[in-house]
Amino acid sequence: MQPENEYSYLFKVVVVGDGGVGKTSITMRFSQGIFRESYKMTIGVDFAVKTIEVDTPFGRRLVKYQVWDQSGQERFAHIRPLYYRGAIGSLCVYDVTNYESFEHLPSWIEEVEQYCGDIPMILVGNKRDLPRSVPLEDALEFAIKRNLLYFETSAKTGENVNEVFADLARLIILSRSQV
Ligand code: G3D
Ligand code: MG
Repeated sequence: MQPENEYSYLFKVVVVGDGGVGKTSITMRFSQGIFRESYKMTIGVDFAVKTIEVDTPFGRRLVKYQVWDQSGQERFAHIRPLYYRGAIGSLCVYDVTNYESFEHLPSWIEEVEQYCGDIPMILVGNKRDLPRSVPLEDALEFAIKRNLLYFETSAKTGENVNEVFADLARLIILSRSQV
């Protein structure tokens, strides 16, 4: 049974960040609720699909997500436009155990802006279950400077993964309701 005011959205979102930060793991954890130690086969230009319910200021909404998980292949220039085309939200992921992946965030943000313009984005520090090498203060300072929501996740334990996608959906819905 569904509430009367329920309405479905279809949201294409992209997950970007350095290789190894956990983009595929987050996508799989969200869409299938599983974590595997090895995802050697990254899914090319495929995407994962998942429908969730989100509470918004306008009531509960059904959101069908198409999550495009960037693989090495998509780094090739000719595939990039296809990857980004039509995306209306993004997760910019780094690995809290890998400072370099944190330092590369600005170039990922720039790439998203270049292809998608100013779309809602959430900053994600993944591998929260491991000892960190990026201080929380550095991450928060960066997030505040860029005016981005910040979450720390573990694709391994599942911590905060669903929350990130629920908040991203809310951001997208809110940004589209402001004319
Ligand atoms: P990518 O898609 O961004 O390239 P992957 O990253 O999802 O392929 O993950 C890279 C490696 O990090 C994988 O290990 C994966 O199991 C591991 N990983 C991803 N997320 C987490 C996490 O939250 N916690 C921990 N502990 N490990 C994580 P392998 O060994 O397959 O390279
Ligand atoms: Mg991958």
